Amino acid sequence: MSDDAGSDLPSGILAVLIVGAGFSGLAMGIRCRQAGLGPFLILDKGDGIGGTWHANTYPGAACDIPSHLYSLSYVPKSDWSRLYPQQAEIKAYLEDTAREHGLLPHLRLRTAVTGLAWDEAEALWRVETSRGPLLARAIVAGMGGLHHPALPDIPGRDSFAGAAFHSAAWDHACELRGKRVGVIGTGASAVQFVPLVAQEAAHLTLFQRTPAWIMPKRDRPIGERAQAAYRRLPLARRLFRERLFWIHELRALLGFTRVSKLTDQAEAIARRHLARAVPDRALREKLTPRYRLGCKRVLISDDFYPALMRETVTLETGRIARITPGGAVMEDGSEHALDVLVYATGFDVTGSFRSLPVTGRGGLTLAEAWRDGMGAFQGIAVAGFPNLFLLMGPNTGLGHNSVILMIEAQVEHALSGLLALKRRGLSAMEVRPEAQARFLAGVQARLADSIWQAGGCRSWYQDETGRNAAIWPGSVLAYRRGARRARLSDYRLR
Ligand code: N01
Repeated sequence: MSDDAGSDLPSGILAVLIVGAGFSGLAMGIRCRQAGLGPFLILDKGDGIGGTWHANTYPGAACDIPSHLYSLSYVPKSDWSRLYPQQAEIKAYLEDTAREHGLLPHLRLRTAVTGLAWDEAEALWRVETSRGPLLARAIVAGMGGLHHPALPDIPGRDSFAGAAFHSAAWDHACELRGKRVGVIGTGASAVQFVPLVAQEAAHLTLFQRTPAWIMPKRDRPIGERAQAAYRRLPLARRLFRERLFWIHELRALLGFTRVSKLTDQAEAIARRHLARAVPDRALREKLTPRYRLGCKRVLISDDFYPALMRETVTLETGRIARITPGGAVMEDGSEHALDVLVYATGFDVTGSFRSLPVTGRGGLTLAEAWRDGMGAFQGIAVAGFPNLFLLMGPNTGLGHNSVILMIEAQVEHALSGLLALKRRGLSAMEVRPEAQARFLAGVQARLADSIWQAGGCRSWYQDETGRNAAIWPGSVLAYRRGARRARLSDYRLR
């Protein structure tokens, strides 16, 4: 299903233009269609449905949230094959979702949004795309923050003579068997593909800057009997999902967002997990994190540590001084000869959002509005940008539960606002600056002594100034309570 579902862009005014055909965009599309909001279109710059689950095809790509929880509540799937879904199964789920919910006629792939400008007189967005202009009353931006690969600023990076690619743009034509492969980075992506690459490569050198906390994964297949039971008894499936929700949610409710006794206990579990897999004391020492668990995203893996025990794998913890045509030279002068170099160096989150080419009311661009840091009312609406709704916007990422739950609340927020406009015969809603400022002050106050700020680490959750513009500092329940209906008193209507 990687083809365009149509080729022409409509010339009339869309009720909603949705950017991105991942979980967020498809969820918004389904709800627009169900609510009969008016004509809508979903654009995606990629050549397939799935967003991050279309782009990230590295070996072992999977989700570290259980499948029954990492799916839309209104598109249940009984036959997930594993507790933790793999990329292909998630992508197939999203493709099925788009087809079964009648979204294909509304979808245009390989269509990048290159400009969004608010026309105050007409109360609509003028949209430039790689395939021509569009007009839309409202924009729902569902691109998320993890789609601009970040490449490290290492001298000589472009001089490397072998194949080099980012984990989010895996080069499947590059044969790894028999090669000397270098991997830079040890985050959520690397721990998933390193065990598989280690099986193929003649030698793998893993360049680790900061060791991560890794908990047991305990993935398992979901048997056919369980799948059939979930199909026959939707209540059983719902209860299973509820159980998974509460297991995750309790972490926030019990205070995992702060350094506490629970942090000590979780670190003890992670240390035992490491000790069981890595008997070598020196290697264990190198793999032991020096920050508090939870400060960076907690990883789950049962095969990453064992992979590092292979004779053909080297864990390098020194700093790379420069990259040469033949490999990497370390600060102590030692060298690693490499044929292939994989960057598992994550994403430029602030860049991803700031690069959204948006000009709002009075010529204000989103980049200007966010000069002192990204922020949005409930992570969704930004003062100065009428009828623009962000999905998975600033401060709505989670360290403890499924982001799909956040997306669903944001979709309902946008939809309820737009339906209210329609009911009242109004054309625009713009969040009041005071509502946005109050919300952001509350979020930053709660983040101040959180594990992400006080846990002794730097992560992609923080921007250049150290301010956390990525994570929601509370429970999903609290977020949903506040965000899932747009309160019109928070908005200026016209
Ligand atoms: O990226 P990361 P990722 N020199 O930013 C290192 C989501 N995700 O792609 O820790 C050397 O976590 C960096 O080192 P350090 C998830 O939200 C979800 O793995 O900064 N090293 C780190 O080790 C996740 O959080 C799933 O010191 C450099 C690594 O590169 C997010 O995507 C699966 C460096 C980057 O780790 C990003 O994960 C996969 C440099 N100059 C991903 N620069 C699910 O299962 C960076 N590093 C849902």
